[in-house]
Amino acid sequence: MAEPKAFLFDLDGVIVDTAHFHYQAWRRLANEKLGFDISEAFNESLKGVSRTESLDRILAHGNVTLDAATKDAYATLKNDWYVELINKMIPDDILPGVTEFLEKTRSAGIKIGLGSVSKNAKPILERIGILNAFDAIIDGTKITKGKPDPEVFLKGAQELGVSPEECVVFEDAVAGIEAGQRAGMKTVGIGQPEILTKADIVLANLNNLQPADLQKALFQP
Ligand code: B16
Ligand code: MG
Repeated sequence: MAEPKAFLFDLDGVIVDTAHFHYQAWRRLANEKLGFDISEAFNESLKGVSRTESLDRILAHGNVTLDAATKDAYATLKNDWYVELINKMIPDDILPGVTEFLEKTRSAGIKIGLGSVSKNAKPILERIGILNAFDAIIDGTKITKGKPDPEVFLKGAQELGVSPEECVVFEDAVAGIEAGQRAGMKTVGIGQPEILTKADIVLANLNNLQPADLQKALFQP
């Protein structure tokens, strides 16, 4: 029977709720420097998207054009504000059920990878005390294309020494589900089924989940 050999986790929105911090920092930039506001619904379209691409989408949304040097400066400013927020994170900020599910995954002999577009992924995992839970970490420093490109997850499978069809991707973003599917992997959406319509299955969170449940739901004919 086919079985999963690796689970690949997105960071923002799956392990921790940093999507909210990204939103706060981008919103502050839009309000203080760009002269318009961005809604939480618009922020949904920035999830899983790289820092520079996020800024481009925000500028297009507000019909603002900037030169390259100003864009660089604003991306850095947003990141400084974002880092201020994540520096206050503690292990209690890990989302419900994550620590237990990572332990159960390890006990089941399934490899664990991180697939995040964020360049801040490692410092976040360190702050919340779960860096060592991962067999491979693919983050924004190792990839050239953001989600929905499959690069981040394909690199994860490669580093873990498994084939894509043996992987399950856990994602809260539409772009991340698409990236997992384009990588040829099974996908578990974390969030709302109305938003993550393309995911193989959608769960509210990882609470009380067993690796064997996923084998049944995703790998049995
Ligand atoms: P940074 P993920 C993504 O992380 C976020 O969802 C996205 O909102 C953010 O712009 C991107 O990381 C880059 O993050 O500015 O920290 O490098 O969802 O792929 O874990
Ligand atoms: Mg995410």
